[in-house]
Formats: sequence, C-alpha cells, structure tokens
Amino acid sequence: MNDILELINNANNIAILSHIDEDADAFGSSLAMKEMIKNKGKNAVYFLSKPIEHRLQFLSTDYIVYNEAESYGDFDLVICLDCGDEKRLGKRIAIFEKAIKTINIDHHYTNNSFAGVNRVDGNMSSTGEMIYDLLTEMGEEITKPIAEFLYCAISSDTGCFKYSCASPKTLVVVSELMKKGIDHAELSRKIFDTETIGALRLKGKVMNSIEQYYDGRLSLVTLDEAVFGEYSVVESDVGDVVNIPRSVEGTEISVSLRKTEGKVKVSLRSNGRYNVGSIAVMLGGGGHKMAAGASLEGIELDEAKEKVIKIIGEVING
Ligand SMILES: [Mn+2]
Repeated sequence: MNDILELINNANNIAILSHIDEDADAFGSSLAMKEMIKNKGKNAVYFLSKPIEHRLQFLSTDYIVYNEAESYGDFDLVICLDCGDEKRLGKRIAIFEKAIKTINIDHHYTNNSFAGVNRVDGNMSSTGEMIYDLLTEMGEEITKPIAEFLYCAISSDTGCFKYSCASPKTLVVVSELMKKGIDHAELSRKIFDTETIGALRLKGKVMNSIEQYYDGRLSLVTLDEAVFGEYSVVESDVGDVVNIPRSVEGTEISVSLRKTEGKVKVSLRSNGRYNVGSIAVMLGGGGHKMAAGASLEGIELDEAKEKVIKIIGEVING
C-alpha cells in the first residue's frame, strides 16, 4: 500500500501546514488535502501562518490562523505541503516538531526532505498537481470542491498554464478537473484578473520605478514598507510584483525586493536562460529554476538591493 495513504488511514487527528506567505498553490493544495481527509471521516486542521490574501479569501474560511500563544493539542500526523524546508513553516514548526509522524509533499527541487515520509518531485508544475496524482493513486474521489481547490493551485503556479513548468500531463489533469463541473473562467477571473483599486494603483507606481542593470538583462523593483500605507493596502494583497519587471523586453532575470516586518523579501524570476533557484540558495533561500525567493533579515532595503545586484552580476557576467 502507498505509504502516504497508510499514514493517513492510521491517523485520526491530522494537521496540515503549508509554506509561510501562503500562495494559491499552498492554499489550494492544503484545502484539497483537508477536504479529502474530511471525506474519509477524519479530523484535519489547516493552520495558516497569517490571514490569507484578499483575492483568495473566496475559496474557503475552513482554516485556523496560527497563534503561538494558543495551545492546539497534539496531532498524530502532520502533513506539510508546498514547503521546501522546515524553516518555511515559520512559528508553526512547534506543531511539526511535536508530531510522531510527518509527511512532506512538494515540488521545490531545493526541498531537503525534512519529514518522515517525503514525496518531492521538482519536475511537477505545482503541489496541486502532485495532490491530484496522489488522490488518484489512493482511489479517492475528486469531488467538485477538491477540483476547484486544485484548479486554483495548478493554474496559479503555472501562471495560467503559460510557464515552462506546465507539461502536457498538467493539462490532462486540468482537463479532468474541468470535467467535475468547475467554473474555471470565474475562478481564473477572481484569482488573476481582480485587484483592489489600491493594489492596482500601487502597481502603477511600481511600473514607473523599474530599474535596469547589465544592459537591461536584469530588471528590478523595490517596495519599501511605507508604500503599502500610502495606497491603503495590506502587503499580502498586492501579490507578485516580480512579474512586472519580468515582462520588460530583453530581461533575463527579474527581481522584486519588498521590505516588511523587518525583513527584505526577495523574489526572483528567470525568463529561461538562468537558474534563479541557485541564486536564491546563495541568498539563503530556495525554490524552482524559473521562480525562487529568499528572505533577508537584519538588512536595509538599499543594502539588500546592492547585494542582489552584485550576485546576479556575477552569474550574468559569469
Ligand atoms: Mn508551489
């Protein structure tokens, strides 16, 4: 029998965790896993590191925002999804460390196999696609809510199926999800084509402030902490701004740096030629070859920018 299925079948009280700063793949694949476990008549709790961003709130409210001051009891199994290493659990590592059995399902090639049972495949488009395969292998029914959650996960990590990580098989999976009667156009509109007015105006400012280096092969934007207040938006509601410099003609690598909560979050994207996963590793982070990131602590925005430009310069000028 499948080892993951065996662990789930033998557990009764299960915690689900995904990476900090949850994105649609982390959120969607966790909700799908939770729904499947619930359908089996077992108890599962999904712990978020913080409230989910505005545009994903319509998907579900069936989760707990983790509070370290509270005690949540013990879980006999913890399942980590879309999480490249245990540091990416943030404060919820307390739940992970208390569990006897742990599972790690992820598609970040830099994943360090930190759990008891690890299913890691860096060639998969998304953790959502891996959950689809797992549920199919386990003979679990893909219900309409599960199909909606997985559609959000897969469509988001593939940039609506346009990134190189989307394989012919990814689209077969999505075709199966569509057969469950999901409204894919409405889901896509909510996830990709809806913004608050403040977030959209902030992006306008970001567009006007793109910096270019190395003959335009590196395009970069920075967001300081004050800009979110200036446009009356919550930081997490702004989403990925790294795709804005990525679309500038001639760009090989695009970068966004945003200062929040005393850290500088660095997002990196490649347009194909360079492996930004290894650049992220040099910065203490991780990810995929085409999309990766790192979080720099105890550093000012300007200092972080200088550091990132220098490292990328070494890669580009090789
Ligand atoms: Mn993912």
